[in-house]
Amino acid sequence: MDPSDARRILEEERGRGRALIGRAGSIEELDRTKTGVLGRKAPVSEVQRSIGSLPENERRELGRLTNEVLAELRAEVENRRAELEGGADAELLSADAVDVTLPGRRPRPGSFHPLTLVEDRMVDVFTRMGYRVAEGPEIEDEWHNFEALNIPLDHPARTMKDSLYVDVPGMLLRTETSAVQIRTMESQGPPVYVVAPGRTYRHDTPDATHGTVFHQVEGLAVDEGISFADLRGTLEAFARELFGTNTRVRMTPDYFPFVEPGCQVAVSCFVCDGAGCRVCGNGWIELLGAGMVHPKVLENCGYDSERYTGFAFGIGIERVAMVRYGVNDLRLFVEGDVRFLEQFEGVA
Ligand code: FA5
Repeated sequence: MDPSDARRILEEERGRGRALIGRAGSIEELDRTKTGVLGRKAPVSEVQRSIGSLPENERRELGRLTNEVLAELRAEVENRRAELEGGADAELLSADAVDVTLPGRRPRPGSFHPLTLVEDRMVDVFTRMGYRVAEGPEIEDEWHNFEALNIPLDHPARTMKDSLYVDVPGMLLRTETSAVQIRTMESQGPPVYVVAPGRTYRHDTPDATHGTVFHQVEGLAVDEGISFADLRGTLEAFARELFGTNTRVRMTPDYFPFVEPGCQVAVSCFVCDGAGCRVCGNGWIELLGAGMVHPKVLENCGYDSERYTGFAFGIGIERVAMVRYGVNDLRLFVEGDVRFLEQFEGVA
């Protein structure tokens, strides 16, 4: 290469390279430009390779100039790289910026199921009276669900019509929480004061007031000298706590094999105070069955029925929830419709 051509190329490349490097708009573009101006095939590199074949006197001079141009272009590339990287950081910062003054998204609070709310409330009333909570299995044997409760083999409650049996012989889904009475008395001696909330199953045809799966709270008190008056007083106190201080309790005779005497218990309607309205019909709302524990039941559990007496009751939780929240069909409780359930947010 002619030394004067070499000099011209170097000067041209100095200007062209600086301009190209300055125009590179991204790191990728800058890398491509760098290959074009400083790479193996770049004009400056060609000049560099030809230096060895130049005459001695030109060699030193052109070598110095080549190195100078190379160093300058390399420095330009690094400056531009620093600029572009700074710009990328700034862009990232502004794209990712968080506006700390924006109001946060409020998390939606969940809520308890209305049946849970009512069950908790009922259990709370009794635990404050000194009762403790007892539990039993939902799959029961015939002894606890029937025999020990004085329900003989020929009792209609034993037939498949009312009960849901499982594949294991002699086992069924408990038809009432009364089975927990037996389990409790088998596990401890008197005195007993327990409430047993839980799920119960019956082969009932579902309608607005009957479920196949529903819930009860069983109550059992056994001690010396317990009378029917204690049962009445306890249920009155419960009804007043749950439905208001003016609530009256009505007991009408009824038959349950495990109590004697037995009764149905209704409370005066908290909407019309007993006058009769759309909620109650005749002024009274039937809520539960109750009675004095049958001596045979006490004896089945090894209790001395001459010394101890007791009362028991079984309250339908769905029925209480219907009354309390003005719900006219208990199927709403199990359908899981959020529009229904969200109305109970914040309700106690
Ligand atoms: C009983 O289950 C007795 N074990 C109650 C009892 C306990 C009596 C202790 C005496 C001593 P009954 O079948 O009436 O009784 O049911 C009691 C309550 O459960 C009813 O008043 C009602 O509120 C509710 N209940 C009964 N069947 C259903 C059903 N299919 N769906 C929803 N609730 C029901």
